[in-house]
Amino acid sequence: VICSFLRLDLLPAKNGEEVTKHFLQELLNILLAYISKSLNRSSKVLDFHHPHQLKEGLEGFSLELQDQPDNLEQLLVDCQDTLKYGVKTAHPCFFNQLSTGLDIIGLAGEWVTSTANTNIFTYEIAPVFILMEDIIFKKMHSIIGWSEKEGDGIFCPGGTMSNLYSVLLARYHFFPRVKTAGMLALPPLALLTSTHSHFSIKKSAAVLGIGSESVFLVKCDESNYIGEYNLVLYPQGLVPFYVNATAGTTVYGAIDPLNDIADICERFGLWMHVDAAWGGGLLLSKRHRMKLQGIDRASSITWNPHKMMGVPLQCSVILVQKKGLLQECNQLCAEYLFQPDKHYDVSYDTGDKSIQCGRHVDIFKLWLMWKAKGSEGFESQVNHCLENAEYLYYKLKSRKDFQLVFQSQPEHSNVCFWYLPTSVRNMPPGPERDRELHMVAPKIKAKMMEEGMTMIGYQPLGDKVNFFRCVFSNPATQKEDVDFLLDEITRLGRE
Ligand code: ABU
Repeated sequence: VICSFLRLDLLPAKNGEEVTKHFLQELLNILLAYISKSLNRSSKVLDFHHPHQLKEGLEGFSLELQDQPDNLEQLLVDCQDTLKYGVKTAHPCFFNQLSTGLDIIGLAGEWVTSTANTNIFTYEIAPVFILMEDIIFKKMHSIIGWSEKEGDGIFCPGGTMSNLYSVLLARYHFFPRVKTAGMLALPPLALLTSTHSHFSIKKSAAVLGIGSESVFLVKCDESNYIGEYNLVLYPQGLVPFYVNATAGTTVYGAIDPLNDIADICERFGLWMHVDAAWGGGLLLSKRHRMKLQGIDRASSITWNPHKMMGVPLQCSVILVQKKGLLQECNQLCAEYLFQPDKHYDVSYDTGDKSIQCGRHVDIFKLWLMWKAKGSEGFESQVNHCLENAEYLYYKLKSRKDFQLVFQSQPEHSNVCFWYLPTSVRNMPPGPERDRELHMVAPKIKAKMMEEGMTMIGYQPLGDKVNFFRCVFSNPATQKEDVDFLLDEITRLGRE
């Protein structure tokens, strides 16, 4: 019946409740079927098609837009096809990214958020969400170890933006005139970060007019840590003001020695940022939180609940130790939004802390998940993911056809390894073997995507040729999925 209806029959059309209800219920059925399929191990992670195939249209699924409206039935088919040709990131065998899984409470939170369809710049139009942000920030500050007098924060669209905020705030903290006078108020600046840190530190320097060449990469030592003594080496004439320490590097999951870096930052009066986009979740585990010892000494911290905590994308925060700095640095007091003479406490109009105007509400799904799990639920989720990583690590250690990229047990849930086909296994170490080995992971990945039963990422790093990076953040993943991944790599890599 729905095929005879069009968008104009939905609410707010007069007597549109029935059609709206029917349409949304049908959509819910599609979503439920998709979720069940995503969690079914015998179903595919992806049904891969090349871009030109998808553009040309598949089995009636056309991306082209017409002048005439499609009926509701067609829109439901489009929703179904969109999911069908996408990637099931909730699948227990999706190991490709740091953000995986699908939390049903988080999903419900996202639906509620979209239904409320508000903007989180003022208390006036987002009263409940603004207070929830306040509550969550206090919770995160106390988990980090900041006192009640310290701490501020803002939700941002992703870790790169959170890191951008950290550079912006550090620069403003030392050179407040930059806000009004711009680059003329600045000496030539230098930022320090490790070779394994996220590219967003360089991007921030580029975006903020400091220049990516002003970012000095500190070499990591053999355990992939930022080297303590390298940290103070920067060219004469530049003014260092900012050090980024990473708690959970993107590829290796390595955690820099935060206390050592904090000592150096204190000694030289530098801003210490901790990019804990990936590692922040470990703070919720009594077993693993000591790995981030010293994080409380950071001036700012990036933490992405959409990674290890499994909150639906996206959900990222920048936390700032110094209260009021975000507001001072970014506020422009647009009078049409932030009228000072409103009849409520306008300190709750937090939008002027942001560099955005309109902001999506990212808080509710996190708040609802925290309600549903409690901190303990997050803790067991994090522990489960690290247990899976440990399981994979020991499996790989015991196999002759796999080689770990580094021998020590991973600190986070990243496990990096090469698959060694017989031909490579029989070659002596050297450039020729490296050339052969470099081609193995991309070849296996290509076949893996064509068949679609699992997905894992690969990359080269420094002097290491292409290797697989397996990451665990999906609570649905079990040891049997880890076994399946290794079986698949072996099967697809067979010559
Ligand atoms: N922002 C880093 C995300 C990288 C990844 O998911 O692999």
